[in-house]
Amino acid sequence: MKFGAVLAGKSITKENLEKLKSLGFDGVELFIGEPSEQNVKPIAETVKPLLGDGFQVSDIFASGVDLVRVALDELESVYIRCRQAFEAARLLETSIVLLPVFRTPPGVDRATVLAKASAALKRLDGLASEYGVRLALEPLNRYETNILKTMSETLKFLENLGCENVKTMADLYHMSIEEAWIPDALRLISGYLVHIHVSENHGGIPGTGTLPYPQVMRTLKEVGYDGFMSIEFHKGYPDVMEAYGRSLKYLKALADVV
Ligand SMILES: [Mn+2]
Repeated sequence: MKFGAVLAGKSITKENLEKLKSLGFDGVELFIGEPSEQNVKPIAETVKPLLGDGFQVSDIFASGVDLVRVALDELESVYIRCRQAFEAARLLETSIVLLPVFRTPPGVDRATVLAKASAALKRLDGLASEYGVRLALEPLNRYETNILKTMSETLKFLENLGCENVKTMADLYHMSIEEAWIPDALRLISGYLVHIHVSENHGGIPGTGTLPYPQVMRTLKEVGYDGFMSIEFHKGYPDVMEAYGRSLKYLKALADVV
């Protein structure tokens, strides 16, 4: 198990990256904004000198690279934006690009988005292969999406899709709203699972709420999950680095005993 934390936009600084390293994180997850070369180049200049010595970029999220946009935008512009995101992933030395599943726009139904998304993803699969990257669908909760909310729906979509480079990730905060028992859902999706977001049922520091972390950790060990657990809060902290540090301490201690 590897542990990471999210840095987004302007918080991607040398100081914050050094802080994550010194806290003992194995990596960083980057929300890079626009995947344009102009935006990505300075990020890469900041991040790359800090990589190595057991510290890596776990994955990236780029604006405009999400399931609804992939499904409904003009294929050519989807292709251009995804190529930019894959270039960014290559530059930042990661092989995972997130693909969150936002809500359908007004007047468009779920089935239409899923059908169009399937067609687009089948065309993007080859491009992903060229770049050696995998797209990781991120199911959300009912207040943020009406497309893919549970791991069982996501599994069905991925099995029908059959794309080698389209996988999924699990966000325990969203799952705490949608799943009956998170460990069972993780076991169900384990064959497709390439990344995990952790926080709590209230969006904060792992171990301070009701999520069944001991059972989650045990299940992940049992299924042989070897990706990242990346801390992504769904609430604010005055000192986010301190909160990341406390989260890491809890998760590492737990991983040692389960
Ligand atoms: Mn998430």
